[in-house]
Amino acid sequence: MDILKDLDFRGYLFQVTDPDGLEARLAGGPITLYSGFDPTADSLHVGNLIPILGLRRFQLAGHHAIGLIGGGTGLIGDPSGSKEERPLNPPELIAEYTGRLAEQLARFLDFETGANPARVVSNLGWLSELKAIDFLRDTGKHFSMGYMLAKESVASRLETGISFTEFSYMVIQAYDFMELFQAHGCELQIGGSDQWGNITAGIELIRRRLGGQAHGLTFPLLEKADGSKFGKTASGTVWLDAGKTTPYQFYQHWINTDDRDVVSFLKLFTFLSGNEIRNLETEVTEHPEKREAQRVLAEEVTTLVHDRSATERARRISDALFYGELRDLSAREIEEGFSDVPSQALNGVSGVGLMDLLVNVGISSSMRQAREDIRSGAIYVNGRRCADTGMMLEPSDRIAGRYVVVRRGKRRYFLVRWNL
Ligand code: 383
Repeated sequence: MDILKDLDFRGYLFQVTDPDGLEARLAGGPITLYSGFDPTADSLHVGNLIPILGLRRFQLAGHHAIGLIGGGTGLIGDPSGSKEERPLNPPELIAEYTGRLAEQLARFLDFETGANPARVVSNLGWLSELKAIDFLRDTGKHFSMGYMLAKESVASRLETGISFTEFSYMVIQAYDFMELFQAHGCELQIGGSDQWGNITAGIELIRRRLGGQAHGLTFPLLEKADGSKFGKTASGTVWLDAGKTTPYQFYQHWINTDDRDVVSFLKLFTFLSGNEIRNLETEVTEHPEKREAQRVLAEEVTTLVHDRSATERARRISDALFYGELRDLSAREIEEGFSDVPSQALNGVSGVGLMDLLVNVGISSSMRQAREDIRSGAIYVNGRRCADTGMMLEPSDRIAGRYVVVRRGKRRYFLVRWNL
């Protein structure tokens, strides 16, 4: 497979340092490449997915992929794309994040394949060995102030302020590239377009110190058709860790993709073939109301990041909510589907009146309000409208033996959970 052609079709190519040179190099056989991820949080997020999948696409095409976690650079703070100085996290915390990110990243790469097994490394090993005086003499000499000040990551911060620490970041990342070039013959670095300055600094250092030739390739930063930021929802960042963004929330994020974005997202975030994607594109044009392309996108990416069973749960939860039939959901599906709604724990094995329940868990402000809410048809129990003010909720009405889901109006959900 021609990897550059595939990346081009999928919208992965933003800038390439020397397109003809890279093409010629790739024609010559497998290349070793890397992409880096700084441990600024305890999980990667969907904004990191394009470079992660980029590494995987290269690996599938027979190349040697290295995923780097910035155990060392995370101690410094990359000014790229950041309007202000980053807070310095304690080293122990960064070490913990480094471990978690390495594990997450490993899930996307193949370590077993005989011909081109992947590698995950942290740069703390070699960066912590650096001696200030040697570093300034051997590496610092290759960077002029003019060159560094002209980089977007620095230029954009000169007014608002940038410390020497963050100012130096590009040289440290450049050092990484040189280290990987020497240790593993790594000739290509990939990353988002915010990384262009850091990547080219590395190529420069490899050329000047080693007389070697390396390449850089960046991906476009995603812009959504409606102008909102990719990877953020009303409730914040969409994380890859199931403990931070449940697979159901993750699935929802992709299901909600705008018709105008869905085809480009299928190309970027799935491994579906060009033909499969073109068929879905026809679906979007001819039957947009079916949202078939969004469903396939959500299923593919959820399975990629989580697994089939997570996707299956997410689909069952979505269907249950859509058809207003929650009773067949499992305890796990209920917890997952309603993880971000207000909830209340109750004790007791006997039935409870709906009006009492509405008041007790704070859905209605008074008995009078509860009666009004029920009569006006605003109250749904386990997905079904309930207009009977005398309704009793028996233990047998509890889903999976212990849950009742109450909805007030269009989308205000409450979860009532009986203690076991
Ligand atoms: C550190 C050491 C290296 C090479 C790269 C790095 C990390 C890099 C960085 N990247 C971002 C991050 O970690 O800060 N300095 O949050 C993001 N990446 C990728 C991609 C992206 C970038 O992890 O554009 C989005 O995900 O490059 O913002 O030797």
